[in-house]
Amino acid sequence: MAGRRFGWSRVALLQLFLGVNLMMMPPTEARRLRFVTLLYRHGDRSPVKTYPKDPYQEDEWPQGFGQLTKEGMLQHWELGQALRQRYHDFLNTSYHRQEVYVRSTDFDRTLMSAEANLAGLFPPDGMQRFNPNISWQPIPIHTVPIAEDRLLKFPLGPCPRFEQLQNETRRTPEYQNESIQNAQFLDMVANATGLADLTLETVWNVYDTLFCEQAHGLVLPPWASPQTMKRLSRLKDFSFRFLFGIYEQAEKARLQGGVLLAQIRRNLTLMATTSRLPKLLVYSAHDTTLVALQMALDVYNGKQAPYASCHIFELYQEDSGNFSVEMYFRNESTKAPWPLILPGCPHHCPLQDFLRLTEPVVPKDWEQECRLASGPADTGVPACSLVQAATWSRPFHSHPGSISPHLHADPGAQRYRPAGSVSSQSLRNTSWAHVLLQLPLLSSLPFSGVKSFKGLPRLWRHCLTAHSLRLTLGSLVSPATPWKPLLSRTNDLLLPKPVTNS
Ligand SMILES: *[C@@H]1O[C@H](CO)[C@@H](O)[C@H](O)[C@H]1NC(C)=O
Ligand SMILES: *[C@@H]1O[C@H](CO)[C@@H](O)[C@H](O)[C@H]1NC(C)=O
Ligand SMILES: *[C@@H]1O[C@H](CO)[C@@H](O)[C@H](O)[C@H]1NC(C)=O
Ligand SMILES: *[C@@H]1O[C@H](CO)[C@@H](O)[C@H](O)[C@H]1NC(C)=O
Ligand SMILES: *[C@@H]1O[C@H](CO)[C@@H](O)[C@H](O)[C@H]1NC(C)=O
Ligand SMILES: *[C@@H]1O[C@H](CO)[C@@H](O)[C@H](O)[C@H]1NC(C)=O
Ligand SMILES: *[C@@H]1O[C@H](CO)[C@@H](O)[C@H](O)[C@H]1NC(C)=O
Ligand SMILES: CC(=O)N[C@H]1CO[C@H](CO)[C@@H](O)[C@@H]1O
Repeated sequence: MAGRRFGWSRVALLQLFLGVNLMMMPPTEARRLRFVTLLYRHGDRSPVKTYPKDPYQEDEWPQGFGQLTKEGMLQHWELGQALRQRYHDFLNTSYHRQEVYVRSTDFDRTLMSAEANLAGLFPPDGMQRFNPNISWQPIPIHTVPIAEDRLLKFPLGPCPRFEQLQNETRRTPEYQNESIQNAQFLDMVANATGLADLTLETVWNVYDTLFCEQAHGLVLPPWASPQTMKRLSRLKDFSFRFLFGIYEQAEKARLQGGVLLAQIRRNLTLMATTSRLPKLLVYSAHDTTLVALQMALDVYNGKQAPYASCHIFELYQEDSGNFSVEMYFRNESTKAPWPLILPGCPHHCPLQDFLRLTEPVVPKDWEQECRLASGPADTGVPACSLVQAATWSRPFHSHPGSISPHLHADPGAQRYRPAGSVSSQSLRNTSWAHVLLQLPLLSSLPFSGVKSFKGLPRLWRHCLTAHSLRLTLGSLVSPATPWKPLLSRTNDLLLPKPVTNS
């Protein structure tokens, strides 16, 4: 009782304080749901492929590799039912083609998932039943050939700049460390599976195959112990982060998830201004699609999206007439969808703020941004890569045998040279440690962003733009290592002489 009284008086106090009557706040019904966009992953499937030494080959699976299973169908039918419940006031109980538009990638499992989902979402009412014996009605699912899919099939390509970013990601301390830490483990897995060139980026296939087998009651070989599975699972999560995160996440987003986000943003805007779209827009796709989108929105939780998990965008019209966007992630069928918070915005994110905050990860011109920065062929080495080399050489000094700075000899690094970059000669004469020590100086220059990497609290990267020269400065700052004695002769790096035409 006392607690209750206290609760009420607190409300009264708050009302006094804010000068508003909380009890008179408009009821939530005043906000109106106007538009919903869904992106879901297909349901449970058979492995997409297997490894040479696998005792279970393709004929183990009723429909072969990469196919939706009965469990997967059930998962999506169940999701469809949950959506029917969530939107029973929003969507008509009977199917109306103007209300819903479904697009899938051109894979059997995503097309079939969408079918199973729609069976749960739009079971025919009395009038719509075409055969009294069948509680199902056909609903169109749109697609484009895989090779032409520039919206839902990730990673999107061809995109040379994205490939270049992947190359650069491979040179980050985090990637190199992961590579070193797992070299022996990868050798073991390669030997056990008979796969020749197993890498951090391909080993998820092995995990996926074993995971599917285990989920379907097949007994795993002895080497695939619980610890091995755990480690493989972690590496699979790492490979997703490799694709869309770890390094230059925002630029990767512009070339990948930002493309899908651009369409979603356009549709949200269109809906808020003309409402001429269907009320429900559905994308049936893959875990990579979800990760790409969620990385672009910076709401990814670091775990592979489970089967039939669903990212939800809801566009509301507020009482004031303004629009707001809410996001949810339904990744567990027994729980209410998790609210997702766009960094910098409340959960009810005003549409204009949603658009403003996501603007940086939306490409202005995807094809143009995918091109490699062109320049005269030369021997210039991008300062960006060099500085990275510098950062590697340092933190790993204390871990003998881990990393050697070899980047200045990397032919890939020679490939792009922003106008006005430093001559390779002047850089070769600059010791890596010197370059590294630029960091305090650079902090005083305008830069486009400072990010801390998850899991690497001491790793900071500075990106800056100056005189159209793009320098990426990174540093692993260890408090144990003194900076001062290394400072010297770095100005030629910082302030490149203007390129004069000769
Ligand atoms: C649902 O559709 C039916 C026609 O099939 C229509 O008569 C009814 O008004 C619609 N209900 C709503 C809430 O739009
Ligand atoms: C429905 O099922 C019954 C019993 O099997 C059958 O006699 C009838 O022809 C079916 N109706 C249609 C329209 O298929
Ligand atoms: C990425 O690295 C590979 C291997 O070093 C190289 O063949 C390829 O040209 C590089 N791609 C880009 C866009 O830099
Ligand atoms: C290196 O990798 C190991 C294991 O993957 C991890 O525990 C450690 O934190 C990493 N260290 C750095 C500096 O990234
Ligand atoms: C490689 O695998 C075979 C069995 O497939 C095993 O006998 C051998 O010891 C393994 N070698 C290494 C280096 O792990
Ligand atoms: C579901 O998503 C939430 C929010 O990102 C996360 O906290 C939770 O661990 C996820 N659950 C599963 C099973 O992935
Ligand atoms: C509605 O949005 C406009 C900007 O588009 C803003 O100026 C105004 O304050 C908003 N109104 C309310 C009640 O939030
Ligand atoms: C304006 C706009 O981008 N509309 C798009 C909304 O989504 C549908 C389905 O993907 C697209 O076909 C429209 O072009």
